[in-house]
Amino acid sequence: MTVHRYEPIPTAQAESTVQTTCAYCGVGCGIKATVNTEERKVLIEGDETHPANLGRLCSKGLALGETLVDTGRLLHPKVHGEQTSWNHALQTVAQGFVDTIVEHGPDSVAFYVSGQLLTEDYYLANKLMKGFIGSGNIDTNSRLCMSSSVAGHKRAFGSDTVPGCYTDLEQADMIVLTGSNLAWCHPVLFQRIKAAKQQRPHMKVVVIDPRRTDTCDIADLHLPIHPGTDVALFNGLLSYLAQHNAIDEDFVQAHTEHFTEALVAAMEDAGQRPVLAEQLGVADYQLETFFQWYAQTEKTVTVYSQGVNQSTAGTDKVNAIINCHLATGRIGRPGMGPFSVTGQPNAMGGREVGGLANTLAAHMEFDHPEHWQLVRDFWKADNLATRPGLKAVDMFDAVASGKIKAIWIMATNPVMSLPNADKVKQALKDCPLVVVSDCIEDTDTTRLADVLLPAAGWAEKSGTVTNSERRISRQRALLPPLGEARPDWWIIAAVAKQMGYGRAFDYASEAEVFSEYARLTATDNNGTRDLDLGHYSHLTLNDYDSLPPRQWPLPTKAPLPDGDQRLFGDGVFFTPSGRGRFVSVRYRAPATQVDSHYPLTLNTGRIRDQWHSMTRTGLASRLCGHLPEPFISIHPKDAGRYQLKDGALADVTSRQGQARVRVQLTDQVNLGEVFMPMHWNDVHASRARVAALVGEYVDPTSGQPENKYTPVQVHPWYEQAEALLVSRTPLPELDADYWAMRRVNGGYLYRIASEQHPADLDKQLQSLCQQGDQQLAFGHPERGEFRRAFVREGQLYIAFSVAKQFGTRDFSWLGDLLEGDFAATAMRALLSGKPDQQHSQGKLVCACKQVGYNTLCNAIREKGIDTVDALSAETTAGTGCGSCLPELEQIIARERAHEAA
Ligand SMILES: Nc1nc2c(c(=O)[nH]1)N[C@H]1C(S)=C(S)[C@@H](COP(=O)(O)OP(=O)(O)OC[C@H]3O[C@@H](n4cnc5c(=O)[nH]c(N)nc54)[C@H](O)[C@@H]3O)O[C@H]1N2
Ligand SMILES: Nc1nc2c(c(=O)[nH]1)N[C@H]1C(S)=C(S)[C@@H](COP(=O)(O)OP(=O)(O)OC[C@H]3O[C@@H](n4cnc5c(=O)[nH]c(N)nc54)[C@H](O)[C@@H]3O)O[C@H]1N2
Ligand code: SF4
Ligand SMILES: [Mo]
Repeated sequence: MTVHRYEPIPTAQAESTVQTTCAYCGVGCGIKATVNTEERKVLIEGDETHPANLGRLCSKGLALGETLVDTGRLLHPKVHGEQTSWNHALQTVAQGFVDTIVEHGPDSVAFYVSGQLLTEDYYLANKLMKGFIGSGNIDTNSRLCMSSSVAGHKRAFGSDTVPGCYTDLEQADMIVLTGSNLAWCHPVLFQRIKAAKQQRPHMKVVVIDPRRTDTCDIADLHLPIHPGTDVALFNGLLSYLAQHNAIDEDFVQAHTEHFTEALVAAMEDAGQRPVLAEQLGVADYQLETFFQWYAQTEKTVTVYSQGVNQSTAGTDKVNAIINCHLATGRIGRPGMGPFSVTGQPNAMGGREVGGLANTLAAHMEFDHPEHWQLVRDFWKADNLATRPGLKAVDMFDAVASGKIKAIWIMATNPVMSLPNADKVKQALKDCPLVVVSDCIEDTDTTRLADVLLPAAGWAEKSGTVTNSERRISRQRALLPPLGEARPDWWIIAAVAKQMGYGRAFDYASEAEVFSEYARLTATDNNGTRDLDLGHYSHLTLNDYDSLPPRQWPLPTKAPLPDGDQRLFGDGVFFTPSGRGRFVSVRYRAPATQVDSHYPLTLNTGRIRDQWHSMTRTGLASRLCGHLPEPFISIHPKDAGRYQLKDGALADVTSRQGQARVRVQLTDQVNLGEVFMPMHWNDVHASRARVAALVGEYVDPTSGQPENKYTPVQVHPWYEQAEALLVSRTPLPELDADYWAMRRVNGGYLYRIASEQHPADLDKQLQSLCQQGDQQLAFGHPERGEFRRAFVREGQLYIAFSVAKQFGTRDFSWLGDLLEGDFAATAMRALLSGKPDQQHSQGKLVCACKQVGYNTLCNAIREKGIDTVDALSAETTAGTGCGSCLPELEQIIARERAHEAA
């Protein structure tokens, strides 16, 4: 039997400062972390020397220090719920996979991985599946995220290349943001654009998004197009460019192919402009303005993200955008280019190593047999997969149908993020072997695992990530892993060894893994593939440790670059002809349509302070106050039509599933369209997994699901009683018709609603009282009001208030009940039933400086403030990461409007 030893990686010395990279989005900000190893405390600051952020960080990055706690961490391996040794767990996984493969063949097993793995982890997972198990069945959550961009890039460029860099965003004269809520999802890029625009006020920003998001704060023009119509819009643009002499004929002639076909398709598709404007749902003069600006502005960057990718026409949307850049020769030069911004911290690294089921490895492809030989020889793999595996949605279909009998899920939570998520849940329940590697013990997916493997978390791992501009940065370990957690690359290598592939997986460190990967990218490359990390082929441990953030390509033959790197500036592409390819695309409607049963279209996405399933951001109380509960945004007129009230609860139903969430009225969404955040899951709410509503319709080329367009119905749901409850520890299984939980200082705050009468809900919650607890009780039973506090071991442990309804009243002060300056006052307020107005600063607006809505309104009224700068100076709101500045602007406008009225 192999014994798997773990040599802990060196971490920071006591009280030292380490340069590392943020755990969250694809901006890839550099962080300066000052580590106090003894207390396991880390002070987080932006790294001024990192080219991605030059010192800036957003609310999520700044709160990373608060997420390094042991709360909820998975500390030990478990098999069928029982804690066990690493050796036993690894043996169980390896044996389970080997037995399944022997009996049912290599395609009966699968890995489902994530853009939140490091490049070293990802490379080994891919090598094990495609090189040694011999199946293509490794896919990743990037399928739900970037795969349409990947497919679009390959069609146009012959390679999955993002040509530009972040400085283009500052050098551009126009930035088109389409399908991107940059202000909330890539906040540091948003701040960089905002600052550049302040310096160069002629810079124009156009936002194309059915919703009026905070990103519109810097927009000169917002086109609130009908969802899914982007192809028609960009086809209209291409036709306009041709009709207005704005094509770069020389570039098109010398460096591209298939222009005429694409233009004919675009002209037929787009038709006359006024008709097109109507199809898109925007005013004709707005469309004309956009087209004119684009035609006139050479330095234009088009930034796009999930509003483009997550669509059954996602790949066509990408090519419609790229077509316009190729037609104008605006690519690969300063201040111009199509720019797909990546979501996850290492979405790009995953694409590089080949973690998608339809690529082989290191930007080498299944449809190039010469690549098979190269990879086979390099890995010394006699069992190389030579055909693509199943893409995410098909992969889980195969789990559901029993074709896949063993699956290993790493660093992703498919039960909350894959479409038709209830089906995914059932599929995993029925699957004979489910292995999950995660840092957190209780997630929607870990609940279904046969084997749980504790992974080291962000602060405990060492490796590399690649950001949206192809910049490879080091993530450095700050703290030793908690419990028995291990880095993912180590876990994968250990399973591979246990399966008998010891020779190919014998690494002393992650640095060795990285150098091997770099050598693979450089092997027989000679400029034939975009991805070449030749310079990193023989890194020493020291070189690796001190690796500065650098953009690829890094071929050995060229000197190491200093400064920005772009591709395609020379007009040479990686297609067989070396020319950029126009792709003929035509508008296609989304896969399913509304009808009288499901009359509204559901759009889903992100909010400012939360990251996906909240396993980490949900630990920082300061990130939980801005939008504290799962919600559905709906236009006031639609709300009137469906009897929905602001702040009340509603049932949202689609052809796939159901959710119960709070109603938020806003004219930021169009009539007929609703929006729900993707973050809430079964750990944080009773039934708010939005992915359970979404259908399994995917883009025919990329396989990316249509997450932005699902027909739904919304009905009011009426509770008989409500409760607000704070507790020092999470409640055990809570059986209530509605509940949502969030972190507050010192504990958890629950909002509960029930079809029971208040007295019955009170009785149910009383059962949380344990023997020995001291109980304080107040209330007016005749009015249906009950208030109780349980004191355990000398401190307030649980307190709740039950009433018929709390409505839209402000409860943020309850967050002070367990800890904080106002604990005693808040307690009195809770028990007396009188909200503590004095200390209540209202709904949290600024997460960094913890400033609430009431505080802001008071300052505006009392000091007559009418600019954001003055409001920031008075209250400190907006002086942290700056992500709330658009909201401050909106609050000032609202207060001014109130005054005027
Ligand atoms: N705060 C925060 N930031 C994050 C994340 C997070 O969880 N939280 N996640 C990261 C990840 S993995 C990703 S992929 C990125 C995603 O970043 P984004 O893509 O910016 O975020 P989303 O909210 O998914 O969707 C973007 C916008 O697309 C719009 N949209 C919907 N349909 C259409 C359409 O048909 N056409 C157009 N043009 N627009 C449409 C939506 O209204 C939405 O505002 O964010 C990253 N950053
Ligand atoms: N309806 C709808 N669905 C969507 C989207 C949408 O917009 N709408 N967006 C899609 C997109 S773009 C994305 S990227 C996905 C994201 O969806 P997921 O990837 O499913 O969501 P996360 O919560 O990020 O899951 C990451 C998990 O990895 C764990 N983890 C963190 N670090 C590590 C580590 O180092 N090692 C290991 N082993 N585990 C770790 C975390 O605790 C967490 O449980 O959701 C997709 N689904
Ligand atoms: S923008 Fe925010 S979440 Fe993204 S990398 Fe930078 S600090 Fe992290
Ligand atoms: Mo993503």
